[in-house]
Amino acid sequence: MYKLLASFTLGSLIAAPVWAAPQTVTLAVSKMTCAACPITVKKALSRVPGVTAVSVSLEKKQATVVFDDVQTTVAALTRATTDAGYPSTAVKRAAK
Ligand SMILES: [Cu+2]
Repeated sequence: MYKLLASFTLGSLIAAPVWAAPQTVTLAVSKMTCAACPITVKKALSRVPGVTAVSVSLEKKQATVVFDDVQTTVAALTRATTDAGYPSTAVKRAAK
């Protein structure tokens, strides 16, 4: 829990870029075991301010999220899925 809070705080401090740019991140999401899980994950991610698109694959156990990097951070996204019961980590981040 402490580690989680620490990484979130750190993410908030360093993620303040000068200009807004849509970012795409792929998250490896654990604990998705049935067809309802991706729906929960998608809902949790969609609720994060700044998120514009979410697609979740149960097969790959991954979520791909497009977000505004001024309004939110990868740390906030992984925290949102973790809070929903599905801990995740970023596996790929491509600037666009
Ligand atoms: Cu499920």
